[in-house]
Amino acid sequence: MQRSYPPVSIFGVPTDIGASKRGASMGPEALRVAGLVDAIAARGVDVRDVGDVSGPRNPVSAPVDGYRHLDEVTAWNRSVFDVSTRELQAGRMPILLGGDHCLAIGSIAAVAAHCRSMGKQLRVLWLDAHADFNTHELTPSGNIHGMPVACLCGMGPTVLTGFGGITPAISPDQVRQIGIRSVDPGEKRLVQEHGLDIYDMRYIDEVGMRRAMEEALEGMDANTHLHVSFDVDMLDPAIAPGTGTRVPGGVNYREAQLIMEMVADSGCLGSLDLVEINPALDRRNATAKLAVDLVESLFGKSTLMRD
Ligand code: HAR
Ligand code: MN
Ligand code: MN
Ligand code: MN
Repeated sequence: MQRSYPPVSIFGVPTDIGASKRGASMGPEALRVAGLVDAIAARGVDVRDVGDVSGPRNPVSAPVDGYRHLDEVTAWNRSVFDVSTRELQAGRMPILLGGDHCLAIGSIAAVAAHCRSMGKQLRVLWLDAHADFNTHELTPSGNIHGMPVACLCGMGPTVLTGFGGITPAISPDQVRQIGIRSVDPGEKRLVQEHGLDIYDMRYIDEVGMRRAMEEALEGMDANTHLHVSFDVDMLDPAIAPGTGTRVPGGVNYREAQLIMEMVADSGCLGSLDLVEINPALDRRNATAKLAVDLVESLFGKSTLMRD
């Protein structure tokens, strides 16, 4: 099926401010070097690289009141929110090249505000090994890349929950998480309390990726904007070693392709984050290359004649 996509704007956010391991700041260049722009263009999509946003350097400091680098995380997310909003208002699909996953606070807050103004339904597909649902009381690390989903659902510092003017930006029932296999004890309680819809690795093992994805995409229609937030640590570390918080037992190559193919088939893709690629830990840019391969499927490339 030949699908048509809106024009795409890619922007880099070169920071590792929400993590404690350094190196995700090199993710945007790794994705460009792996050929991301040409790969999307080859799908017949109008794609433009609008460059990198800038922000404060990483001070590499200890957490304060359960948050590491809160001021800097706020500044980076403000820029992400602004660029995402600008591109959405121009009728373009924003693709964020991270950077660590704290940046999804800004990108998804922008998408949520845009959907409200357009009268669209928002669905967030969170692809990750982690639930990223920590708060400053629960976090074992103080790393804000472990908190973006909680912040978006209104649980976080006011500087991070107020982008877009409405708090919370989203509600837990708009989120579907795939690939989860590492949730901290306090975080687990919070996830259960809020009824977060999690398709963890055990569920995927038991029912298969096809059914998990059918359930995750259920209820979407032509009026749905689907935001995909892709933390590459969802993938098994054997195929995606270039990331800061590797967890064994992840999604394999074919399962990952199926996720992307089913999103493409939905016709609802509206925005994307590609985060947590850490070239300092990678093997010859393998993780960025795999991400590009998966993005091709997201834009409708399939093995046989279906495209
Ligand atoms: N749950 C752990 C913490 O809060 C690690 C989660 C952060 N790692 C990520 N995000 N890559 O998905 O510290
Ligand atoms: Mn994450
Ligand atoms: Mn993760
Ligand atoms: Mn508190």
